[in-house]
Amino acid sequence: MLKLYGFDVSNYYNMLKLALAIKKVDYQGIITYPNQTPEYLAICPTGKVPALQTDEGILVETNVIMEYIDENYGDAQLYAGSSYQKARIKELAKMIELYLELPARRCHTEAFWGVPVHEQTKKEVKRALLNGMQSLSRAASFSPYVAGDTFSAADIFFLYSADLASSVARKLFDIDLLAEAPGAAALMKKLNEMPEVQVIAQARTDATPAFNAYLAEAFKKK
Ligand SMILES: N[C@@H](CCC(=O)N[C@@H](CS)C(=O)NCC(=O)O)C(=O)O
Repeated sequence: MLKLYGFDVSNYYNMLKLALAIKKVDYQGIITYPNQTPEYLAICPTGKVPALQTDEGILVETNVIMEYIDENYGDAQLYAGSSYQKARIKELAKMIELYLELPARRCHTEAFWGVPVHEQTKKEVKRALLNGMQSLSRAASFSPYVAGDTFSAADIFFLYSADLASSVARKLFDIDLLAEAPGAAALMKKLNEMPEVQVIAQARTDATPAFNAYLAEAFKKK
């Protein structure tokens, strides 16, 4: 059986949980926080989560794992269509990760855990997030899904990355990031209404106190 390493508060882990739920694939979740122990580094070279143990070996990097799951398991297709359409889904997912997820991450400590970020970093992130969402608005369809009329992997990346990026933008810059892309807020609402998404959100809520305690310890050690 597939084993998925990660924890229920992790947005990357939740992307794969949603992919597996939509494709109705059984797997075992191995609750793991990112760590640099020799044991976990032997599984994931960066110590990050998620990682997927397959029958053939381990895979890391969420987009790669998502494509592997899509090719090998379940009926629902997360990268459907012609080779061009598949490439477009990957393009949009990559834009979301590079231009929303990664800049927002630079401010997570201040936005979510009260650990301040340098003013210059915040200035850069504010600009990057506005550029990122405006770029996505030009590239994506949002009618109603990111890549057009069909749900795809790009929506999974959008759901779990644009959500956190929007929280960062709202908390630190008082900006409504989704308003930069017509259709984005409506899509976010639609995706959050999916039953699979609600189950994952409940697990995230339930797992948050334990994660906060783990983080408080981690920040004390720094
Ligand atoms: N590029 C990785 C990023 C995964 C990632 O950043 N995961 C977070 C948890 S949501 C993590 O492990 N953070 C710890 C760290 O960066 O050391 C992927 O696509 O899977």
